[in-house]
Amino acid sequence: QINEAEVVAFSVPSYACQRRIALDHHNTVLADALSLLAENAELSDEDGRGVAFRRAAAVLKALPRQVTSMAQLKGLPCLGGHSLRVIKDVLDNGASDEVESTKRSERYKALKVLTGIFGVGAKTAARWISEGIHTLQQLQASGHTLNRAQQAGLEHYDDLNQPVTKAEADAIGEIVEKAVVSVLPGAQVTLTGGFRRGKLAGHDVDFLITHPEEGREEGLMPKVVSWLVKQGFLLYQKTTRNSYLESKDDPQSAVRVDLVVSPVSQFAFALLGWTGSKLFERELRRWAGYEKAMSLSSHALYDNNQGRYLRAASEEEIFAHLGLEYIPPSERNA
Ligand code: DGT
Ligand code: MG
Repeated sequence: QINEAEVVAFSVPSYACQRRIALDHHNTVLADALSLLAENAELSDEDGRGVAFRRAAAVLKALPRQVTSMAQLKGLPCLGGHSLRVIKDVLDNGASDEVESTKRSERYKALKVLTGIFGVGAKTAARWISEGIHTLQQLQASGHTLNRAQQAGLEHYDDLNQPVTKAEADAIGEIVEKAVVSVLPGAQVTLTGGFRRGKLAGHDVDFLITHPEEGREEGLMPKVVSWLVKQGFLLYQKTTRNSYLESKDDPQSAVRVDLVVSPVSQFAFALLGWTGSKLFERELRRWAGYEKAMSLSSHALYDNNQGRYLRAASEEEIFAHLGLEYIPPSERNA
């Protein structure tokens, strides 16, 4: 009876987009363990397994207190057998054997090193590993021809694998702002991605650009890019997104920057879609499809039952269309 009274099981809604998840939470050790297995699955091109671990981690992040016993997890969504084994291992032994051996494994280490090259994904890395290539030195010695993105990625490897700080993000924001208003007065730049969610570091800096008058944003991206090139800020550009900027104050450092231009009619959808987290976005689309028969993208929301697009001028309106409580960016850290 005492045991029963002591165990208060937690309750968490099924979809991550129904939960408020701040950057700081009560189960960092458990969530980190599951996130590492998610990362390893993603690096191994097993996205399904990756999502399962990400969902499990996001449930733990939403709990109001630290988990101390398996009994507290009864009835929680998204915790499959594999995730529960990992959690039990951490609770019983302080660490999970699977997580620790993954971290130490040659394959995981090689996947991290090789996918750390801008332009190298899980598939390419796996192919190289199967040829015995585990390090940058071995890659360079192998004589493999790298594409332009990968060459540039290798050249700036250390810079691009160094986390970007909020201060750097702000400095780059000023440059982007200057570029954008120089080529189109009145255009607006918004910081999105992890920094909008309150993160203090990130792997890149994401910006969304629009103009309050519909249509004025057309053709803006190439103009912004050539302004940045002319001023000597742009080191490398891959399509319209994914470029690196070099700060003139510190010519040694290159930073990944993602620029997205959106017509103002789609701005709220783009803002919601580019703020993340990735799991939060995935869960929003899953909620829309399965629970509301709607299709959500970074451009629009389509209602399959009504057979029409639903307009929205703000993120709040999109959440309302979806029948979800509004979650502010700082609580979308699923
Ligand atoms: P970070 O940069 O590692 O600190 O983390 P985030 O959350 O900024 O992630 P990032 O930069 O990869 O992407 C920013 C958000 O944009 C992400 O949370 C979801 C969204 N996103 C990422 N890639 C794509 C894409 O290819 N298409 C669309 N529509 N959205 C994307
Ligand atoms: Mg980012």
